[in-house]
Amino acid sequence: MRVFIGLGSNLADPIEQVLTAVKALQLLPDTNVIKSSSLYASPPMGPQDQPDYTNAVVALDTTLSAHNLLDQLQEIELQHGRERNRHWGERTLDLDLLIYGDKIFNDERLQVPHPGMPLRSFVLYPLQEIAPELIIPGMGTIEQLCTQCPLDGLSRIENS
Ligand code: ROI
Repeated sequence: MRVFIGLGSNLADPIEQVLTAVKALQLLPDTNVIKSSSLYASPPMGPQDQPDYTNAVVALDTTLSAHNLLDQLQEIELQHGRERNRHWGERTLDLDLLIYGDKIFNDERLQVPHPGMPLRSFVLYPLQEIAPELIIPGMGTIEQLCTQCPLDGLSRIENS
């Protein structure tokens, strides 16, 4: 299954957090990393008294189930010192399962495609960079979604 993961960090050397998270994804069982976007800098969505984020999106091919993959992503978050903190607050590493093939999940643990995507420039534009022809189940084309979502201060980090 072709899967897209959103990565975000705004604590403890965010660029390094995102780069080492990509390496951790490369080590997942039954999974190949197909493509990684550039790194992007973005102002926080949520409380404004927190640092800017580093964001990226990665494409994987995996035979892991969506729920098994979610377990693995949460394990990587914990290895990066992720702690539960205030709602929409700062975090060392966030790994979001954005898209799992053409499947739709709406259960206690998994909402896929990620319902926040249409409003999140820091997800949509990195996703468009690596999958410009993507059609997102129930949401439309990545091109339409980007057209409808302002950049909100998002910028690509050079040489990433
Ligand atoms: N804001 C930005 N810019 N990038 C994120 O990755 C991000 N992640 C979050 C919240 C707190 C919603 N804000 C964010 O989880």
